[in-house]
Amino acid sequence: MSRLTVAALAASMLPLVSAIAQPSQTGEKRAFTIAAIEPRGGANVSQEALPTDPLPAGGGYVLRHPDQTGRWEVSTYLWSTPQIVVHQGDAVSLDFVGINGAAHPTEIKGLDKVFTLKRGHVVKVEFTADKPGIYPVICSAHQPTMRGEIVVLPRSP
Ligand SMILES: [Cu+2]
Repeated sequence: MSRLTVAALAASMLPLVSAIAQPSQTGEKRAFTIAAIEPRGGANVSQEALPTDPLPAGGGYVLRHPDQTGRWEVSTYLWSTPQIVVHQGDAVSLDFVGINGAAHPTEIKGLDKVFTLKRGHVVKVEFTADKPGIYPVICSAHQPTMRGEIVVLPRSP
């Protein structure tokens, strides 16, 4: 490739690079899916003893004692997407989806959004990210684990 061709190629890529590096001035449409999930693991007492250390209180952790076959399980309730990063001015659309757990009483602090997410339902939350900051997404039934955050970064001048 000649030097001239390389220079022309680099010049043609400049607008693309700057579009990635800097958010547009008017804000973008951003959409995310956030599922209520419960990863779990377990073992049989014949292979692994039931843990005796207490798990943190608050409903976020669940330890199921051995069933009739000797299998015990541990799980935790989580938001599948624990952190979302947008820019000031973006139009944000969040689809909360209930997969595990019957109900999740939820608040997005600082955005005045309160709802209960039930299994099998989708709660859509839309807002414009007016103010930079960190907005916690808290399910009060499953703490301390079911805590996410929406990060709104300031738009560069
Ligand atoms: Cu929950």
